[in-house]
Amino acid sequence: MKIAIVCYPTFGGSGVVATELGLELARRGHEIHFITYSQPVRLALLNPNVHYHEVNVPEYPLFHFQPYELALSSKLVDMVKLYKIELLHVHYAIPHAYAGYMAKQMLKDEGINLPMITTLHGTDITLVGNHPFYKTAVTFSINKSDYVTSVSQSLKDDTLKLFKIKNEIQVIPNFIELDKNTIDPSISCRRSVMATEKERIITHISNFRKVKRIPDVIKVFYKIQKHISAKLMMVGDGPEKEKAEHLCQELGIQDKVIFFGNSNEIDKILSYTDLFLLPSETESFGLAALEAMAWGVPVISSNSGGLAEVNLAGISGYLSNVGKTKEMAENALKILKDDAVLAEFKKNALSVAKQFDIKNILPLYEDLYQKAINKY
Ligand code: GMT
Repeated sequence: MKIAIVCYPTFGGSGVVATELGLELARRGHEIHFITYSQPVRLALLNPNVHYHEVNVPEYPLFHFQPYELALSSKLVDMVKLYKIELLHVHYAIPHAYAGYMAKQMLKDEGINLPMITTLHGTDITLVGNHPFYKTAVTFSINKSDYVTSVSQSLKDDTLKLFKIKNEIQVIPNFIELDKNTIDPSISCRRSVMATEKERIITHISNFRKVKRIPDVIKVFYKIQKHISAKLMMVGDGPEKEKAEHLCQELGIQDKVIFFGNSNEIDKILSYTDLFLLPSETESFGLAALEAMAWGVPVISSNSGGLAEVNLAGISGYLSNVGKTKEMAENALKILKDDAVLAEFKKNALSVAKQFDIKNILPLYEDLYQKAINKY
């Protein structure tokens, strides 16, 4: 199949899912066209089936806001015609489903029917899309998609609660590529950069937005390190990072916390990690938690959104109500204090992650693509 994928090219979340999906589809012989404003961070262009088309938005002083949707929909039409693309898969409804619908209409005018699948990822529904200023257009573009998928049952339920959706929503969970999780033993000494042998390594990875409750990550760690030797790895960047650095200083734990910023070495960090913290206010899925579990890392998370579908309580970790940092720290200690308990949770985390192996999830997308292409 010839498939166009529209996504955000940034670190984390929907962009990573879209990129990994496209790359795996390309490995299976499909022709994949990424259409976005810069090259997705995890995209390696060495595969002959992978194309990348950049959407350029020329600056014009009259515009207070540059019209990205316009440029995206034009690019989509041009690329669909040039490469004879058969299907459009947009990740994150805003504004991709809207631009995709415009492209569909323009193509229809020329006698081309382009099926469009929209995958909802979370904040496009729960935070941004639900805003009254966007809601009408978001509802419209979801309803005008040929097929709609959501990354968890919880997100599907939220979408149906918050929007008047006429379309069926199919849950296709996020996935992980387990095969690539091997670490070269020659680099194993690098653990010493992060912690001593006696110290447990605790990690948080996110875009450091308010929704991630970064102060809770620090508070949980603060309580943990009072009882056991530990270090906290803070990976990622965003608006809450500086505040977090100040909080660590106030609490006197700055020497026990490493702020990495955005990193391309996430796999390496996770391979040494003993526990992952994700106390988010809301999380439609929690891909970062799954990525940690795929490295055999147990997770202490909130129980919001779809997290309970990924982090199984008492098996791969524990879940608490949002903001319950004391309980989160107690649960973390239950796992970390005892080597045998930690080993058991690590084993379980990996086996839960295996259920989300890309090999199990990708055929669900392929079936849907075929159905969408056959629709016209
Ligand atoms: O987590 C973020 O803020 C980024 C956001 C995104 O779309 O890039 O993540 C959302 O999509 C991810 C991939 O499907 C999910 O794993 C995250 O849970 C979801 N984030 C939220 O719902 C807050």
